[in-house]
Amino acid sequence: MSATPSPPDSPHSSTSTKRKSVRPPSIVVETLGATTSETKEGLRKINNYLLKKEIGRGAFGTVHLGIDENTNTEYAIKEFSKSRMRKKEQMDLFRRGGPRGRGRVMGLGVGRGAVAAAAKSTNPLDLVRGEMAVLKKLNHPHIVRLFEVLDDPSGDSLYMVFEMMHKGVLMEIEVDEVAKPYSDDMARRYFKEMMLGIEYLHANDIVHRDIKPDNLLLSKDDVLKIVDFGVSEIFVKGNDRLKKSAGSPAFMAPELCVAKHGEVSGKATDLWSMGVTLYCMIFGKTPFVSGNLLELYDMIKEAPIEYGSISGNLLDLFHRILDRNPDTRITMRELRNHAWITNDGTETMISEEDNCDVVSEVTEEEMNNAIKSIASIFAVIKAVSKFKRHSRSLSQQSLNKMMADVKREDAIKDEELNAATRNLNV
Ligand code: 3AM
Repeated sequence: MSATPSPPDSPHSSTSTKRKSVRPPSIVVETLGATTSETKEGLRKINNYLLKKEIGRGAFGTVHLGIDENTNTEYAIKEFSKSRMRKKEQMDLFRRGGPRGRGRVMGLGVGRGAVAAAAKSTNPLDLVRGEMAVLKKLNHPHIVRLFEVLDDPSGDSLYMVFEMMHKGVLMEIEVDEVAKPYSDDMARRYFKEMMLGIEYLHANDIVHRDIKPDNLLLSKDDVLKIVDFGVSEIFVKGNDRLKKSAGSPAFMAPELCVAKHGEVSGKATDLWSMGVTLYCMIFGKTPFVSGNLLELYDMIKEAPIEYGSISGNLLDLFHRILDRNPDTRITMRELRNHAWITNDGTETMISEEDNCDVVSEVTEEEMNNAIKSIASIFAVIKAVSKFKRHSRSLSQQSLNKMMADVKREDAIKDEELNAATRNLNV
């Protein structure tokens, strides 16, 4: 049986409220020995999760609506094919010049080293190490939460259990159709929520690299959250230079639309993609449309952009954010104070400081606090000693054992509890 993650936080929009500034990092349960079964109705079950129906498909595989039968909580469960991912990993490795090739240093191992490690590793969870490493590091109201990763060793599937975003994508953008645009006020609200999420990512040294409406989902309560960290990169602290191009072409910054573009600022490229996303919200389409990739790149680099009749503030914002020169393009800090964002000074936003409390590794103390809230002092003692051994993440076995310990040891008398607490402090 797998440990049950706590249900998603009740979503809240943080664009106008001040939040407590200490956020613990996420704890992601890693379940290596999951079992798959089938219900009488022919539905698939992975441990305690019932896969009710398919809700989408991505390049990697399928997204299911899953229900945790212990809590009746709904989750979005991404299913990956291990064999397909292994093949892709081998290809990437080959393309990048073999396992000995030297890559950029990336804090949490989402770079070439991680690809090489994943290709050699026998631990299937290494296949999603990149996305997991990014998501584990984060805890923010506008970033989708990852709760558990499960592997059934007898099958080809690997599952990632995400917070369910009931209202789906912010908007569907098609090449040959114009979607219903948002009003200025709604676009401002969602744009500000996206800003807070991206500002938090950047403060944590992460460039998203694939910002577009498809990767902005809405919760039951209409809170926008950012998803899909498949191509995101953690850059070296204080240096946000990106070398390789990624992301959906229509949202790509002009400085990335050139062969051998060298290093460019990742933060500035995310800002450009935010600008194209805002354009979609206001006009229902991207500013550059072409079925031919090279032509699309040329348009991004030099075609004039049509703005129709919009307010002066919004026009000014578009000119500043869709500035083809990344050095003069608006920065996140400048964006916060732009007249369209503040609605001529009438709307406030949570401060940058409160929005960006940086969470790094799961420290012993953070693990201690996270566990305290779900268990007794004995669980803390157990967890601390286990944490010292496992260091980064809780394995399924240790979590199960810990919970069993909690139940057994809850019955122990006060003196023993005090003695154990003293031990912990030694
Ligand atoms: O196939 P469509 O575009 O309808 O919205 C995402 C996309 O839907 C959905 O899965 C599809 C492939 O990415 N999706 C991804 N994560 C989700 C989540 N956390 C999600 N839907 C709800 N909650």
